[in-house]
Amino acid sequence: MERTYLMIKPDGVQRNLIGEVVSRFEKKGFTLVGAKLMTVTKETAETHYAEHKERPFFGELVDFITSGPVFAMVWEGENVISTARTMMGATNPAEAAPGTIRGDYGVQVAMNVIHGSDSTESAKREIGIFFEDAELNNYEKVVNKWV
Ligand code: RTP
Ligand code: MG
Repeated sequence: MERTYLMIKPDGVQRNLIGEVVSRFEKKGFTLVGAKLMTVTKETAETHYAEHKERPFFGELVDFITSGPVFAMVWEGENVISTARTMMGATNPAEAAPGTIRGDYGVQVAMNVIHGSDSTESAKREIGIFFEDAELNNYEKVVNKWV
């Protein structure tokens, strides 16, 4: 079963959106297999965002993601990687469709509420950066036969 790494960014935590965001993925029918509130170190942030190292906004991005606690999560389900990205909406909240998380709750591109892995490789890599195997729960929900 496919897994993805989702992270409510410091703005989402500050704005009390953890419950709202978690609720959307639960109601959709995905399964939460791991979650924790944590403060990301500079080193971890630089590893996580390594693909953006040369971009002009890299420094700001790392400063922002380490500026306060994030809510790190691993979600499981059929096509969860791409479906979660659809539910998140466009990177820039100004362009994100209403009904998406960023479209409903974001204003600026830097503070766009949530991160989600963009491919199978990214998901595997990012889950490994933020979670130990023992923190991930392997279980089945009985309700999943109705999804
Ligand atoms: P994410 O990685 O956070 O899920 O977002 P994404 O795939 O939609 O966007 P990505 O291109 O990976 O960019 C990572 C994050 O960098 C910030 N960003 N700032 N100032 C800017 O022009 C700019 N562009 C991107 C955003 O917060 C974006 O989520
Ligand atoms: Mg990305």
